[in-house]
Amino acid sequence: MKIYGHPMSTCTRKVLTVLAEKGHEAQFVFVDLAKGAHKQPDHLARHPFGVIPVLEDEDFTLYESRAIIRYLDHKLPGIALTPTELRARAQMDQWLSVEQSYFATPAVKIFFQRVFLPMQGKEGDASIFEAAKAEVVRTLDVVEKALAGQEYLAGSSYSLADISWMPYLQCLVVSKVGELITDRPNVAAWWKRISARPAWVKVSS
Ligand SMILES: N[C@@H](CCC(=O)N[C@@H](CS)C(=O)NCC(=O)O)C(=O)O
Repeated sequence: MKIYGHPMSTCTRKVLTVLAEKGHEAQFVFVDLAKGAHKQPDHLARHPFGVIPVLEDEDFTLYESRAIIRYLDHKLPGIALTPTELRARAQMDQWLSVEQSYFATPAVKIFFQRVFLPMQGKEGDASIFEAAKAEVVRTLDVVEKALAGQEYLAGSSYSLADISWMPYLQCLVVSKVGELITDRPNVAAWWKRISARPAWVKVSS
């Protein structure tokens, strides 16, 4: 298998975390975003939207990180990251969707405003930052309630849903708004639990 991605990309990290959880080595193909490699014809042939990651498994090509992690979980042996019980599986799907709809975008906006733009010598826009922060607050308040009395998003077992949230939670930490996590006891305990997993430590360090 080949993964086309970038080690710092949130979507790539989800995929690499699933591979690490499964103990599976795939060939990593570095896509140089800074040089625009993802907009070149060879990459557009793999991913018509010109982003990363992309999985190649022999003659099969798959893009979209959430589709890739589901495929890898079903295909590879090792720890099962999708609950078998119907309602737990439905909850996993719900939280994957919540992450995509109400969390990933504002968390990445915070990262851009607080880390990426300053790194390039540019100033962030305070109103974009505040609007994104308000959205993250609203979402994490919902997560805080949902995690009362349960260890993981899908209930008692660690799943693809937890993995899909981790890169965006980390965006908050590196953007120095980690208090959005630590001020919420259930979210804080969950983040501590999932971010200590060796697979995530390997991928994120
Ligand atoms: N929905 C896509 C999003 C992919 C995406 O936005 N990837 C980012 C990196 S995390 C990217 O390639 N950005 C470069 C760009 O937008 O030009 C997925 O989950 O795979």
